[in-house]
Amino acid sequence: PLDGGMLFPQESSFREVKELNGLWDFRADGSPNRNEGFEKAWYKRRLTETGPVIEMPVPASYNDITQDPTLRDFIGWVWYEREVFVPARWISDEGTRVVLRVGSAHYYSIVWVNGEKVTEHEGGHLPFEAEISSLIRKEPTKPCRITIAVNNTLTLETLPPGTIQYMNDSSRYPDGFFVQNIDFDFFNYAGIHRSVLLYTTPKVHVDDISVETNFMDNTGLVRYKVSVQGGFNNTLNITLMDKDGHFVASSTGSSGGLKVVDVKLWWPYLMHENPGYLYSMKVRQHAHRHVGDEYTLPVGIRTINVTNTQFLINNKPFYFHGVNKHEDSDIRGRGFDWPLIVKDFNLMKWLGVNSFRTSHYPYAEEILQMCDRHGIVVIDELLPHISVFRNASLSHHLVVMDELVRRDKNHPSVVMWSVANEPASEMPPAEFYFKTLIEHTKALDQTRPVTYVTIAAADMDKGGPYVDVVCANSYFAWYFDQGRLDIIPLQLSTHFENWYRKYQRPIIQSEYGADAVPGLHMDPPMMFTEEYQNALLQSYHDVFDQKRNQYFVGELIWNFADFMTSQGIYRVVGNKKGIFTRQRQPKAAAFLLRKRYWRLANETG
Ligand code: BDP
Repeated sequence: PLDGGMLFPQESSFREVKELNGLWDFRADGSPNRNEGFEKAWYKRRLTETGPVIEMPVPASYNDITQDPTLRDFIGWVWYEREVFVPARWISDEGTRVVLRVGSAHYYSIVWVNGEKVTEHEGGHLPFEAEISSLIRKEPTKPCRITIAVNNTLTLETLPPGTIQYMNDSSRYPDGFFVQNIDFDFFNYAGIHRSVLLYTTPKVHVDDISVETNFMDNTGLVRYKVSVQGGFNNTLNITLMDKDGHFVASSTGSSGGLKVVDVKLWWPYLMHENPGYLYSMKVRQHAHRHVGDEYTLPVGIRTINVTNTQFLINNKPFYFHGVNKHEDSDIRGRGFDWPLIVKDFNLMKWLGVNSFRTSHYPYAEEILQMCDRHGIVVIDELLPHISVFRNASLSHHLVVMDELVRRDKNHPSVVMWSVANEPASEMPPAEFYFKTLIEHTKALDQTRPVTYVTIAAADMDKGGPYVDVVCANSYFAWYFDQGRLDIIPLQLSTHFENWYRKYQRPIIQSEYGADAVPGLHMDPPMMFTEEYQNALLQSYHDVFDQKRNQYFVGELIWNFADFMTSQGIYRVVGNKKGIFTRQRQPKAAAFLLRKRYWRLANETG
């Protein structure tokens, strides 16, 4: 188990937040062994004193910021640094705890404050933090120097895995030439992708909160658990308020239940006129009758259940009509960007989307918070393709799953965990691997179904017995039977029937689609034209409509928008299966899908 919680930093009368976004000093370590930064201990002095630096925005991937192809494709350590003034009151008040938090950095990070190492973290899409209170009190009048080294190298030990291949033929490759091979279909963007923050809490502080919700008839129930760190003999007061701030229920103690009379349930978008209803749970910690800390958690009251043929939210059948996304855009790469996020939500609403999957990694918490408020349903996915099922990768995978559940457990929008996308689940070791991983996840969270997304056929897939919902990807008439749209009705129905017959589980089409280069037209349709993308979608939809009243519970298009990949003969400046371009302009398929999703919204409620 992990130690401690990972509550989203929040301001209150007892907590302050200071964003460290903006320009940082930056240097990529291009030395022959890529290790000069450690050999010369760059963290000990200012980065500007150990060599040239450039300005780098945070948050952003560094890859597309400059005109330098070496930096775009850089593999190895890059160094970020900035100085920050810590408010004097944070330093003088010994009762204040100061924490440095990185929302995410890809892939391996080491953090120093004033030359002292404070933490390191593995994995690209989840937050990490370090308490730095005593460190900053050592030199109270000096600005505090924060150095972060980030390494994007993927190896057989990382998740996702990758390999480094050295080209030793000196007649063809210069000295030290190597390539990074990866198995997933998106660009390996790197850098500090989400906000870096300093935040404070009181020394005795609310460290973690977990809620589970339920209801019967008109009465809702919120069961909670709170953990406090940094001291003893505290009293906890819990107050639940409705959306307008009116008192609903209260309780005391570190665990308990809150009864909500005339409950307003959290409903998905398009299923109810008030989607995304959120209560606020205020957690107050007192010692000696003084309020010591306060944290307010948004709480949506809803239930999730799965039968043999249905996915139920609040006991009503839910049909996913949605998208798969990426955190991806021009210039910023995978960097967090509010205008992009709000634009994407507006596009999803224009389309009539009620759900999406966080293909193929955890997205920023701010995105999930928006989903909570807007009633957009999320399948929370952890990892892309994996084909190595070694014990070491399994234990690492379990830890990352712990981190994901710890971060996202309280979001009503998250309705299912996906532990991986398209693993090599036809290989015999996959059975033990996914059995263990899924059981582990269920032990962490008893309230949500668990799955992984498969590309295998029902009779080949070794993890099939363990998933609650079958999430099946397929690319009929694209990767197979190329150009032959006429095979879709037969092959897709057979595929579904085989899955259902074998496991009697509800099925979601978790990916399907075709590349379309915007502006390319041909009739009769040919691959890569907008007409072909439309025709392929239409053929899939015909089959979905036949199965919809049986066991088929959702469709997620691949992909919401075009996105960047590594270079290769299959990709024309990235993957073009978006129904929007990478700049978020519609292709013909966006209009087709919009018509369909609004019709589905009316039919499925
Ligand atoms: C699927 C993968 C996805 C790819 C997609 C494609 O899950 O990441 O981008 O295929 O090839 O296999 O377009």
